[in-house]
Amino acid sequence: MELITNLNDITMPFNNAVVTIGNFDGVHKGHQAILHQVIELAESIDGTSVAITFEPHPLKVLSDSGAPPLITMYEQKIELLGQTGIDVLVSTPFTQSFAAITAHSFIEDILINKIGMKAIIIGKDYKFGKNRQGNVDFLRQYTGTHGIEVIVANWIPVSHQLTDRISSTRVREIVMEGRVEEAWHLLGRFYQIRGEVVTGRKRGGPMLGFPTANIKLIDELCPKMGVYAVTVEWEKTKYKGVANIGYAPTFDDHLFTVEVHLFDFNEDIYGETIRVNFIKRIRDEKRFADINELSEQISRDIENAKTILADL
Ligand code: RBF
Ligand code: MG
Repeated sequence: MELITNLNDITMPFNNAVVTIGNFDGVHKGHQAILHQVIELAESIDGTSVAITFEPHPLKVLSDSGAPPLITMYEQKIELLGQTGIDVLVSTPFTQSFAAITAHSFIEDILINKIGMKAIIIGKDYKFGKNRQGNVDFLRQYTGTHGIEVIVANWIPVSHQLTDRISSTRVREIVMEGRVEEAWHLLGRFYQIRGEVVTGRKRGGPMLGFPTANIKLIDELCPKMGVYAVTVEWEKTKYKGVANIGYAPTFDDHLFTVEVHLFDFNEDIYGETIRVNFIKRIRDEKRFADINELSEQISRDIENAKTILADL
């Protein structure tokens, strides 16, 4: 995938560009379906598949109430979009002045003249341009005379029984409720957070017998408090473990922590960035009467997690 982070770097239109536009937060199965449709159509006309996205998320610039917590931060989003097989990703800086570009000018100056768009595939509710004036109907009115194909991508239902569609909003809700197995279903992969391993209170190993790596989150969206079976990726190797998210109410320091205990692991990873994949929620966090009870519960959590993770 070719990554373009500045529209000025495009000096020549792409050959037979098939385009999609979106925020693609989460790169969930709905996004993946659109992107694959773009790739297929581009292949059928010997063209170039192009995805256009924005950085930061437009709501971070435009909304007074702020943007929702992102499912995928910039780096992960780029990685995931690359994995779909799209030829070109344009991630354009989203500023107030960019937001002021009219839908008309966006189509003519950017999509047609700069990118060389021959076809576009977007979701039926997608809106773009100043005052969100651009949408499927606007595109059709405008591009008809230019011989550009406008294709509406179908929504992907959450499941066979349900009529609601896969959306970034839905993924956020599910993750915040700790329903990480359902998140897997909507994302086509496990929900992942990334962060740096930082110094904790040095209590896990010495006091409880289970050392944990405390994580300073890069991500904005964190699963609900509780204990989870996880896998951890570090330096291209995958490890199994258990995570605890919350305030460790057995102690009275009231510090929110995301920590993981890795099985069969004793390397120094302070300062390293690790990735944590959430496989299954095990239980709520609770306050124990003493350290022994907590320690015994953690042993059971580990046995539980080992069973859950057995065939991963
Ligand atoms: N702390 C609690 O106060 N209550 C819990 O239910 C709890 N569950 C945990 C489960 C696991 C698998 C792990 C690794 C930790 C858990 N902790 C819990 C956090 C524990 O108190 C913490 O790791 C140490 O205090 C070190 O910071
Ligand atoms: Mg720790």
